[in-house]
Order: sequence, then structure tokens, then C-alpha cells
Amino acid sequence: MSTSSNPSTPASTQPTKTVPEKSTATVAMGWLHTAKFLTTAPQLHFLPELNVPEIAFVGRSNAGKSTCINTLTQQKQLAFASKKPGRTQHINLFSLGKQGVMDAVLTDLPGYGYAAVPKQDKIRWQQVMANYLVSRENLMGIVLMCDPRHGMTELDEILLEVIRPRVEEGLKFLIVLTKSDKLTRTEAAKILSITKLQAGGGDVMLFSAPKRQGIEDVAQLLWKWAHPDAAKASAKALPSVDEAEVPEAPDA
Ligand SMILES: Nc1nc2c(ncn2[C@@H]2O[C@H](COP(=O)(O)OP(=O)(O)OP(=O)(O)O)[C@@H](O)[C@H]2O)c(=O)[nH]1
Ligand SMILES: [Mg+2]
Repeated sequence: MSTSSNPSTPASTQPTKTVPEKSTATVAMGWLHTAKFLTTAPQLHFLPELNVPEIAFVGRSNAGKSTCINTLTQQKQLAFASKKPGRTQHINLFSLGKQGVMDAVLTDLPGYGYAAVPKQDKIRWQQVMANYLVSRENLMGIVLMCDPRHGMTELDEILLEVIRPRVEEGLKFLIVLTKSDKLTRTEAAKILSITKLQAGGGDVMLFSAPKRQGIEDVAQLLWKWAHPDAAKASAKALPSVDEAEVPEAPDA
């Protein structure tokens, strides 16, 4: 005998359980949590060629790139983070994808601008990075991490110049203002609007690992970059402002 339904109620009139659709933020956080170490290399030509979208984290040394990757992927030690600047010294790739099927890659790059690095090493690294940013074929997005207490520095501006031709061809670009926990609300609002003016059309977001600020916003954007078709489909599924029922305004 079936115990799953009330025989006196016709099947068609039984109340149906509605399963709420997962929000984009939940999907994005779940996707990022699948991150696994893929490979590490001292320069571009040692990296495997990949045919999935790659998103690189760049920025000054100590800006918080590795910490941001660990926070987004909800893994404590996926990328090496440290108080000591210059902790990341290789190009590190992390694969993403559900059920073990890789559908994107995150790249943690060594930072630039650390004064204590010998000049020759600085030049070598700047060449490695410029080469990666200009030539990595599957690179589809860049997250520029910037400490808002220093704002965009000259080296950040140079980096923007290096990637400008690719941005004009469609490369996605986000500036993340890290360590926002170190700022007051007023300071944060001010640096956010200044950086938006400098971003040349790119997105800008505030982020704090300890305060967990901005995590879902960054996660959703990266997910959308890597899944443009799915992102378009879920945007279509939502009613547009015209279609949505808008309550009538009360008479004045
Ligand atoms: N208060 C605060 N500290 C942070 C935040 N993100 C990172 N940090 C700290 O900043 C320091 C540098 O962080 P990393 O993630 O190693 O920085 P990185 O950009 O990867 O540095 P390199 O690998 O040297 O280029 C560490 O002491 C982190 O704990 C944040 O959002 N808030
Ligand atoms: Mg690092």
C-alpha cells in the first residue's frame, strides 16, 4: 500500500512542494568551493595550455590576493597567504568545476612593488607577468587587488596600460579594494567612488576577508564571467520590471 499520498485527494489537486531555486550567490559559492590546486610554474611557457576560462588575481605584493582566493573558495590554505610580502613566487593555477569536470581556472600571481626585492628580480618578474597577461590565450578575466589605504599606485596604472588592448577586446576586469575593514564607512565610500572613476568601465568592489564583506558579490561576478550563458538564462527567468507586478501607488 502506498503511504505517499492521500487516496481521497486527486493527484492533480495535491499541494505541490516548491523547491526554491538556488540563488546565484549560493551557486557561485558552491562552484568556487570546488577549487583544487592544479599546477604551479615559474613562467608562462611552463603552464599547460587550457581551453577553459582563466581568471587571474593580480596586484601589489601583500594586497591580499592569496587571502581573497582562500576566502572565495572557502579553503584555508589553498593559496599561500602571509604577513611577509612576496609570499607567492610562482604562477599558481587552481581548477574549478562540479563533479570533477574543470570549467574554469583561478590564477594566483606573485605581487609586484615589494621594495626589498632586488632590482633584477623585479624586472624579471614584471616581464613574466606582462607576458602572462598579454599572451595567456584562455585568460578571460582579471581581478586587480588594491589596498584602498594606498589607492591605485603607479604600478597598478602600468598594469592597466598593459592589459588595456585586451580589455578593449572583451577581457573582463574587476578592481577589488581589499582590507576594507581598515577603513571607516566614509573612507570606504570615498575610495570606492574615486576608484570607479579610475577603473575605465571596469567593476569596483569593496572586500574584507575577516569581515566577510563583498565575498558573495565578487563570487557572483566571477561565476557570471565563467558561465555567461547560464547567467543570461537565469537573468531571463527573472521577471523584468515591466512584467513584474508593481503595486499601485496610493493617491496623494
Ligand atoms: N585586515 C585584513 N587583512 C588582510 C585581508 N586580506 C589579506 N590580509 C592580510 O594581508 C597580508 C597579505 O595577504 P596575502 O593574501 O598573502 O597577500 P598577497 O597579495 O597574496 O601577497 P603576495 O603573495 O606577497 O603578493 C596577510 O597578513 C593577510 O592576513 C583583509 O581583507 N583584511
Ligand atoms: Mg600571494
